[in-house]
Amino acid sequence: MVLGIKTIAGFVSRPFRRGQRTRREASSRDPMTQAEIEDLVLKLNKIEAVKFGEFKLKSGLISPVYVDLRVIVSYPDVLEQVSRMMWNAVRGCQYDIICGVPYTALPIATCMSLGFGEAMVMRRKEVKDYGTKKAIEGAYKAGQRCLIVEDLVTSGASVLETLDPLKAEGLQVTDVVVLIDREQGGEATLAAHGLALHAAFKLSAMLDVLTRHQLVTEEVAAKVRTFIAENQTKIPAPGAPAAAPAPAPTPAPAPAPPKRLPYEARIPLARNAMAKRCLEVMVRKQTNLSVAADVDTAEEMLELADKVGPYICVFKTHVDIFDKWDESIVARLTELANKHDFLVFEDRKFADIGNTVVSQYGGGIYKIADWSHITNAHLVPGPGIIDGLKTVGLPKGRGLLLLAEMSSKGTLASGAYTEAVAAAAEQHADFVMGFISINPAAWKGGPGSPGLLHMTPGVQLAAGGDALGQQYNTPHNAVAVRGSDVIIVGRGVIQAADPAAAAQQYRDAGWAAYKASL
Ligand code: 5BU
Repeated sequence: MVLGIKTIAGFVSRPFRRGQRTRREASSRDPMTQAEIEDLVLKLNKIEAVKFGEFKLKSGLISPVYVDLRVIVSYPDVLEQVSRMMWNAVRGCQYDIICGVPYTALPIATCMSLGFGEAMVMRRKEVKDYGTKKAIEGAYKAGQRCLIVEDLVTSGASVLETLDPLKAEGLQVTDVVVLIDREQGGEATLAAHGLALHAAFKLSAMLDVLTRHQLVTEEVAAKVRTFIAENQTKIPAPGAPAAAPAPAPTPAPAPAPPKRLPYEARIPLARNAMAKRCLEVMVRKQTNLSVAADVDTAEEMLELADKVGPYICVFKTHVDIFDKWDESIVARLTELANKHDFLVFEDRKFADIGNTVVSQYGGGIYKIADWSHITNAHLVPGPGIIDGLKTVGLPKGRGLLLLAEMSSKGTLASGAYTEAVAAAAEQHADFVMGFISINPAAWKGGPGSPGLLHMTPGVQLAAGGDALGQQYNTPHNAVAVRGSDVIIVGRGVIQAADPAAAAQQYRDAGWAAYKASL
């Protein structure tokens, strides 16, 4: 313990010896020197934080360069130098607190905090299911200015994932600091979201140092420069037209913004009546939010429907989790759907042969087809399940969503299975109104006809997950980057202290993301 304190004290004293008293005295920070950059680049090369060769990125691209700063936690001198150079890179910036992007930048932000007296907050990657449920941990007040700290920027996607929850807490964010800018479009994307990027140095500067020291050949350097030039990324700004799709290298998944027709233009293209009706509601109410009513009792469900009704297009139920079910509950739910102008979606996930699903959909205790405008099904049994459900639902004007993908970790609904689901939807577009999908922008054969809708569960303001495999994406990512039409939000709304206010917040985020991707 004593040793630890000594180490920290030694670290803290260093920048102060350089005449730096507080971070508010911006001019007291050292301008970064070429020698300092050179020194750090050589160290990063030595500890293999930067590598050259052939690296398969998350996006599937083969990159000739790989920068992985996770290793610096094992080299205190490097970590200290990195944090000092990044601190110096935000000379002149005004901020009250700093927030590191999880995980690689967390130790860097901690070092900046310890070394320069910066107050820090932390963003959770997994939002807890219990306790405070906070996405941002630490002491802060709405209105404070927050600097985002990230290790490197490629597309800017991971910075944007941290931006949303900070803004949701009322924090003002105008600046981002990184050690390395990979020069692949991140700066422009962040600027379009009102963020100024400050990088200690750029990838090209790093290449120059390494070639000068003959640690990288001219040939490899040229290869890297070509790769960077050919793999520029762009995430649409809020309110800006979408750019041409471009692949994104590490560390964020490739954001390939889909081209989107406005919802109103898709109404005449929908072949299923409920798809048309859903699009009409979305346009009329200016919302692409569906709330998942995963509450225990029918009374709570009805109360929730009344609260969030004004902000949603679709109210999603799991009828088999409520304490009771009868005709009076159906009548009250139908009344609320009429009052607030939303559709009801029983998330039944049918998965049996055609003959059985006929009875399950139309009969039993729940008689789902009588009150649920929308339901969904797996295609595991083959197309007979669509035919069976259709005999019950089509005469009632209902719509079916096919589960093309799922939000849960390790889902088997991917690849060829997803492609088969997309094809089946086209063949049965009189009854199939669309999909449950997660990343239709990445589908091999495209996201399907514009008359089909994409609804996406696993959405919260902060990306992350729960302890049982749920994986969350932000509204912006789900809609503007991955091409979804409707975001489905459960715990993000129902566990909020004020579900109506939370629904309004998600409605605004979902709609802003839609507008941004037009
Ligand atoms: P959450 O609380 O926002 O995680 O709730 C998500 C809801 O969406 C919940 O009702 C799930 O049953 C539902 N869901 C899902 O999470 N993932 C899927 O792939 C499908 C449905 Br399909």
